[in-house]
Amino acid sequence: MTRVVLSIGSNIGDRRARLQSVVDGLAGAVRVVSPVYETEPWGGVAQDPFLNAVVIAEDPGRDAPGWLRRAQELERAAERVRAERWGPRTLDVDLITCREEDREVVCSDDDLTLPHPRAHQRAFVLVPWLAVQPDATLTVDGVTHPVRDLLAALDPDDRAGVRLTELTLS
Ligand code: PH2
Ligand code: MG
Ligand code: MG
Repeated sequence: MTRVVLSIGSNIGDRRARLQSVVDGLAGAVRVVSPVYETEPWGGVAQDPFLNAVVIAEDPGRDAPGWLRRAQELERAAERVRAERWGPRTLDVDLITCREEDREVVCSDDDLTLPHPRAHQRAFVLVPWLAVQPDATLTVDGVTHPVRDLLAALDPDDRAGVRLTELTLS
């Protein structure tokens, strides 16, 4: 059994529908869906604001590479084109952390690094995650931290750039 925390984001087209497509695509594997936040673009590329959310999913038959393949299928279904790094996208589905039988999966392959190496710098990941899992932890450079502490360490402007919306995913 693996349990994965996914960060999902969109800033092109019908952003809410793009996020909903992930919840629909993962269907019975979905355990928790966070509220939807509108977020200032992170990473220095001038672009429109994103909608972001976090989805927690479980599947007895899927390992971490299996979750990556599924994430990429969902991105392709949203007509995702891989263009500029940290640039605009119809749908981004990122694996943040994956637990297998209560152990956090650690890997650094060419195409998959777990836990996500930059998640701790991104309020648009940490805020939605904390909203649905207040006791969440994340390992950064081999040290496990409460996500609450990682969020508190970010620039207040970054935290303020993540705003709760009234949109919901079902
Ligand atoms: N995704 C990016 C780059 N920057 N900024 C926000 N706020 N939300 C995102 O999902 C995002 C981003 C590329 O993965
Ligand atoms: Mg991303
Ligand atoms: Mg991505």
